[in-house]
Amino acid sequence: MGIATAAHAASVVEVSITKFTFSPKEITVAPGTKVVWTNHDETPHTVTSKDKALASPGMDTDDKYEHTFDREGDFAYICTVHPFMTGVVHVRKP
Ligand SMILES: [Cu+2]
Repeated sequence: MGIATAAHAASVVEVSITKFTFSPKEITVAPGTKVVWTNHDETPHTVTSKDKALASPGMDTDDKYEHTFDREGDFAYICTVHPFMTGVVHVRKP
């Protein structure tokens, strides 16, 4: 591990699940960012990536799922109930 840099504030980015859509569908965040998904639909959804880095349970209305992205990369995910629902998190150093 490297030396922690001063004033490194962890940030939070919100993704809304609304009308069978991840919104925003595509985001770019810095390593260490926490992403929080909230299901605003009446229908259950999941946040699931192929590599299982993202593996939410079935989310009911107003349920939240969060994940902190520690490493750079492109993390594509879907809702397993509705695989046409897709999103991606790009993690990049600023
Ligand atoms: Cu869904």
